[in-house]
Amino acid sequence: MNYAGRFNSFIFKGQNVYDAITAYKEMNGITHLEFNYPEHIAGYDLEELKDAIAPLKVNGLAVRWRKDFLHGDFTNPDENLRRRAIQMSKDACDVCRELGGSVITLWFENDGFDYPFEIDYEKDWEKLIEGLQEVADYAPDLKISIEYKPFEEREFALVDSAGMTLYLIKEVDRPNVGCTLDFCHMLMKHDNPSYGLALAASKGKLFGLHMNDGYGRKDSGLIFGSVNFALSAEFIYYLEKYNYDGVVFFDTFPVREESRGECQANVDAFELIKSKVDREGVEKISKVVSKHDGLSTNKLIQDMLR
Ligand SMILES: [Mn+2]
Repeated sequence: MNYAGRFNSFIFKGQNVYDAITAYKEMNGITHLEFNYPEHIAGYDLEELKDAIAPLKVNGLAVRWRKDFLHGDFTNPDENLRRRAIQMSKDACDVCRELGGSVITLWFENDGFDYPFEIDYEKDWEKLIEGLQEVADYAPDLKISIEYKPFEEREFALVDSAGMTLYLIKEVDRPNVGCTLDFCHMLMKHDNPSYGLALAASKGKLFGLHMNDGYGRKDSGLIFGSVNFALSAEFIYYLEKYNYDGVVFFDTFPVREESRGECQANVDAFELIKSKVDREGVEKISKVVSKHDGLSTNKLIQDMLR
């Protein structure tokens, strides 16, 4: 598998991008890097960065609009700010290409609402579609990947579920627009992670993964597989079924844990659970699934745990 870790796990503890890259190179299994744009790129020399990255590869960049865009990213009512938000995404495409990456992840952190009567839903939905089309057409060689989250920063996000994400992708109607699924975000929405994965992957629209774990009440960012073994195993089964060959990015938050060990624990957990899935095999699991029977699925899970 291709694995990447979260830069901010190191940077939020006072280290810089180069420290994190060094740590990733010393870990077992990390193959790719995933930058936030502009925060992990601004202030760094691109050529120096490229030299430091090798032999790791770059998966892509995730745009972070942050607090300058409190009233909306692609739906900002201030047209100048909206243009800036779209331009930042295009700039991220240029940097991504320069670094050899292929995926731009867009999580619309400010596109949503907090109050009744606050936004015109139809108008903002159209703005989102138009913005995405503009970015997709600017970089047809890159994958533009939408990451949904049901709430936080806003009380309600415009793109709040797997279903709404797939509906948006259909409305945008560009071959290079797909989605990145974040396991915790799916749990927050009470979206069964594998359901969304199967629908996105079967349409060729699964461009990225943010793996982690949690309890569903918030974006817990816990180590993959640490809470929901069976859901995690089911998720890996569908990744194998649909031959996912992208990067597995661990979007976890080691607030109290040592960052390097925590990232390694994610890789190790994924590999271990994957080995349990592989031991049963896609063919056998598919047969169990075809039975639509709770007792058979429970036996499968117990077999995996043996
Ligand atoms: Mn995420």
